[in-house]
Amino acid sequence: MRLLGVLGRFAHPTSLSHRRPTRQRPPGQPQGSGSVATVTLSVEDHVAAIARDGYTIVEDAVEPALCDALETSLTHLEHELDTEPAKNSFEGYRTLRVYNLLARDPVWQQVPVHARILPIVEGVLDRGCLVSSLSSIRIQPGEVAQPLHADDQLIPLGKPHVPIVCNSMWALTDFTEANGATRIVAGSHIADHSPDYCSHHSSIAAEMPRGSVLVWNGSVWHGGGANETDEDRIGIAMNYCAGFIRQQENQQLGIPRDVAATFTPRLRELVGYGVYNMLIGHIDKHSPADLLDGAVGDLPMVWDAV
Ligand SMILES: O=C(O)CCC(=O)C(=O)O
Repeated sequence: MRLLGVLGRFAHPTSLSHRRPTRQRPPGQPQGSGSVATVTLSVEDHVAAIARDGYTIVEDAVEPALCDALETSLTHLEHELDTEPAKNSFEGYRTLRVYNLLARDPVWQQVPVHARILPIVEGVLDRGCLVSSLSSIRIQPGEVAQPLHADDQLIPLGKPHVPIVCNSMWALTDFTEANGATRIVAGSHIADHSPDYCSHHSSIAAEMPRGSVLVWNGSVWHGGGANETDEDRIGIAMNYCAGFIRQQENQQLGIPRDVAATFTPRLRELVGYGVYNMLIGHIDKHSPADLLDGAVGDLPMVWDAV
């Protein structure tokens, strides 16, 4: 029960769900403490909440029209790709997943750069962060809870460590405890280990309305919930990593180069056509972005600055 000791240092609710239905709670105001002040949390507030609790929820972050467009695209892709559940305990037995979404439809290009979410991720990692993966997770009725895990647990570094992964879950349907809202072990990002596979821990359901986004430190223990309703829970897993580690989905090879060439400069950087700290990722002292334009840029290298 090492984690209980760790978690005991935080004033976290151990109730079954995290409900912030209409207004956002300021950082430090615990759930169940009476009235909730009406505030709009700043980027700094969200970054501080992630540092403290391991996660935050940005309510009403995504415009309804964008939610509609993503849902339409996803439904089309699932039919086109004949998507079936993967049928393993991690990806689920009644869960549809579509990976590599940036390669599939231009509408997904709006997700990694979203103005309400990317600044928070940059605050947790830094501006050199990368898209690690972009995939959909449609949890269908009857799905059981996914085993709790940490998204950085395959990276062999001692824990706790500085954030190297920062992930987000976009709610394209309401997320409720009953339909499989992501379950979170609040505060677990500072544990000195990752959870054993299939072990049980007290967790809360990150309930949020459609258009909201859950953002978490990749060390937080979490997992998809069980869907006990008769409707799908649709989430978009928009995952980022530090610019100095390997992306989970290989973005430079997985996205055709002519598709990446249509991306905005910021999205190009985010998928890996850039150089971290003036060094990591260069090709013969040039940015890989030169490959997209067929032009030779004048990237200053760290060696030029010493
Ligand atoms: O679907 C969810 O809510 C979480 C899924 C997840 O954590 C994963 O597949 O890595």
